[in-house]
Amino acid sequence: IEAIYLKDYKKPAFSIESVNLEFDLYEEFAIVTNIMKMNKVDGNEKTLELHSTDLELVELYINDLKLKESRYIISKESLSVLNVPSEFTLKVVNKIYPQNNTELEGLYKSGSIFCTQNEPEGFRSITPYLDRPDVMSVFTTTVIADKESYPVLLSNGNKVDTKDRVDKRRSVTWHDPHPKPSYLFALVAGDLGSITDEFTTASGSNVELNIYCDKGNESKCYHAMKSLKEAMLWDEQKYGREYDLDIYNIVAVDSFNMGAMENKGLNIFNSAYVLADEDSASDANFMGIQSVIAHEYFHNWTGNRITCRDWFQLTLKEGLTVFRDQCFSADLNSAEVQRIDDVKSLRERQFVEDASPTAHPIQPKSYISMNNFYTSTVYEKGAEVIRMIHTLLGEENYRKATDLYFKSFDGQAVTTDDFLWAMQEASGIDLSAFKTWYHQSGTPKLKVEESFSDGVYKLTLTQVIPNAVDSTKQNPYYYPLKMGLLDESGEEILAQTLVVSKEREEFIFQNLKSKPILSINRAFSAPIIVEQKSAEYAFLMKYDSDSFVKYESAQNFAVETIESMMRGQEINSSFVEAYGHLLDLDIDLSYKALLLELPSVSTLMQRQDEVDFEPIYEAKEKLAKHLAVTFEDKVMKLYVDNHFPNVSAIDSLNMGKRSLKNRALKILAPLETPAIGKLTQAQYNESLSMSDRVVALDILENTFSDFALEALGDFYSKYKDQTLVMNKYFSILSASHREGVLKRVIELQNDEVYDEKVPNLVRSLIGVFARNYKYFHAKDASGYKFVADKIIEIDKINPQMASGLAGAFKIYSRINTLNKELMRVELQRILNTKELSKNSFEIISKILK
Ligand code: B3K
Ligand code: ZN
Repeated sequence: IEAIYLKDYKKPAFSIESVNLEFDLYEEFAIVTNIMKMNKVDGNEKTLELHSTDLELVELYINDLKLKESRYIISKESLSVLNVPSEFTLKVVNKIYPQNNTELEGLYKSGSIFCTQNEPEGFRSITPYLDRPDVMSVFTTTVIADKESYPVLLSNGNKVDTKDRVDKRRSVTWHDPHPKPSYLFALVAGDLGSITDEFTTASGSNVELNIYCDKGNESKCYHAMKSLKEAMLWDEQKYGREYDLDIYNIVAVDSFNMGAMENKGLNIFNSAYVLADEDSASDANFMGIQSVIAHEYFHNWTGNRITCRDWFQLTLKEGLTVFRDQCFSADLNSAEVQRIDDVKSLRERQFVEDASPTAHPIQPKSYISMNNFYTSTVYEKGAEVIRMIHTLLGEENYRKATDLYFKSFDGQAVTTDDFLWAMQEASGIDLSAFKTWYHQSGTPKLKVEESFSDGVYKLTLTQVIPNAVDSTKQNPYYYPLKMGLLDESGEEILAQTLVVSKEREEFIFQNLKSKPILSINRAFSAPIIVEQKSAEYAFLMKYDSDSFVKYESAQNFAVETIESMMRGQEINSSFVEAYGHLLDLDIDLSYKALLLELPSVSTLMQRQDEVDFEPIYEAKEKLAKHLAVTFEDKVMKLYVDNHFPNVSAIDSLNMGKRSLKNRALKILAPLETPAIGKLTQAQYNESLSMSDRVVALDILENTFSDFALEALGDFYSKYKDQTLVMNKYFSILSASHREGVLKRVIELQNDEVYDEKVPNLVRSLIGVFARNYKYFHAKDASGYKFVADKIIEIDKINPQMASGLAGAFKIYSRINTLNKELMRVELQRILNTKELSKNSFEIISKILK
């Protein structure tokens, strides 16, 4: 198994002027006819080597001349055509079997729908091609299938022709005028329902918008449609970007490896990010749909019009597009809540990855399976990097710079350096020192020291840079650090953005009356870990004007309290007091719900030198119980005040009320009194909102097992026909802390709803179990054994899904010796499996190294 290196990049030797594809789809197989107009770019190259996976060739022609077998070579991964002229038409006819494709890459079937997933390298399993993003071409695609079973036939671009043939087959032709790489090619065939709308762009063109889904689900597509129109408008207003085709199609399918795919003019979505109504979707689902619909739409400019030169540049399109969707969500909803949610997700996923043996820069240097690099590092840390550029440039310069980027590189496949050039060129700000963010891995730390005398406040900042995974030393970073100083009455003395650039530097603030209180890394302006001794948490929780630092202080204070309890100390009463003040705040309700949340197990775990979960749970549960007892009355009032009226509407006021009310219920649950049990049961039975029902069900399952069975039974019988809702059911049971979880998970695999070929179901049953710290890390190795078995089994069906599950073992290098040894045995067992996919091999071998 060989790795691919960024340093080995070479320009393609051929270009493809145009592609004509014809798909003849049948129940057992499909015939693909691919006609490419090709040109030699490098005159010395005699052989045309096309990417092609497991090719079953039917015929091959150059300029209408059928080629003899001596003119070409087929290997497992390529088709080489010998002695080609400098300009020619190549016609390849080959046979594929979408019905047998369980990897869900290339052309496959999701239920009865034919669909594709080609990023990064799926296209080569459909037809031989120069399957690399820097080869862009104009595609014309004809799809032919039985008219009755597959009346809807879609591909990229605009529809140019439809023919209903005498043999009961329908043929539809699509033409996409925008040159694109093969990873953006898409095809769909099925008997689909749909909803339609339209959008008029700023310059007056009309765009037809369609969302396709399984028949019967049409009524669940309206939120996605609304989100699409919001995204189209936002991109015009914020970035001056208009849509560029007559049609925008979205198709929802149930079997999909990730969230969605931005294929030009024909997005294909995991149905979890399209379908929603107030009875079946939670508030988080509605928000997720809004953001993923926008993300894929934004790719039309950042990804499709301007694409990546090679896959090492993935963050060029993903980091930027995540930053764009985060800003979109912040503009449409509560900006402070959005920022905290984004930081939470970064720290729970990306920080953990950055501290693991699979850590990599946002621009990796090598890979074995590119599919393993669609990571939170490339995406979310990549977005933080763009956010820092935005902060350094300021809104106005940033807009000038993105305008220049679009103008300079439209229609091209470029690099992150090209992007940085535009940022620098338009703003006049030198970003050369900033580039380290693209090439180094690990989360930088910043040590903060303060001193004060004679009216002079000195801030000494020392960067602590982790080594790379291969132990090489890395360099200091350059970043914006937003900060503020408060006087002792809580008034803000100053607010500014420092630029940190050296390993150690001092910042001096003069003419101060007394020692100021420091508010640092406001808005989380840099994705770093701040280490500060004796910070004024309670004070900042009360007075800081920055909503992020307020939140961060509450989190840090709780962390400090829990850690002192883990060392055997009593509960810190000043924390309890400060927590009590939070309950009284008159602020945005969702934000308040966030302030009241105790730090996650993951947060606490990341701070341990040798990870062990038991002490964390013990201390956290004890603190939670104490808070519940101390503030029962106040929290109950919070619950009651926000519980009514009983509505399911998803406007921000009602969503806010729900998140605060549900936070209150979670705070009260540790009381374990019959009264709280009844209250939770009533919420389950009476509430009209899925968010409320799921929270209640989770609390019943974990705390009031007497009531749980009835509610779970009710939930199952109501929703067993809606797979998307059943994902919630499986997740609650897999994440449970009750006795016997593993046994139940094993049994649930036989449930008629469960299907090992559907990624969403695997993620919610097995994937969630592998993140159930209590049972996955059980000291009898039962959790590890079970998940390892599943990885081995699923690897044969769908390698991407298997290597995703393997991610649960990333904590290996940092876990306590007992668990580490148990893990090692299982990891080794996976690695010894015959014919392990390169996806799983890459992850597991890195972890074990
Ligand atoms: N670009 C796709 C992800 C493709 C993942 C391939 N394993 C979706 C997105 O980021 O928008
Ligand atoms: Zn993306």
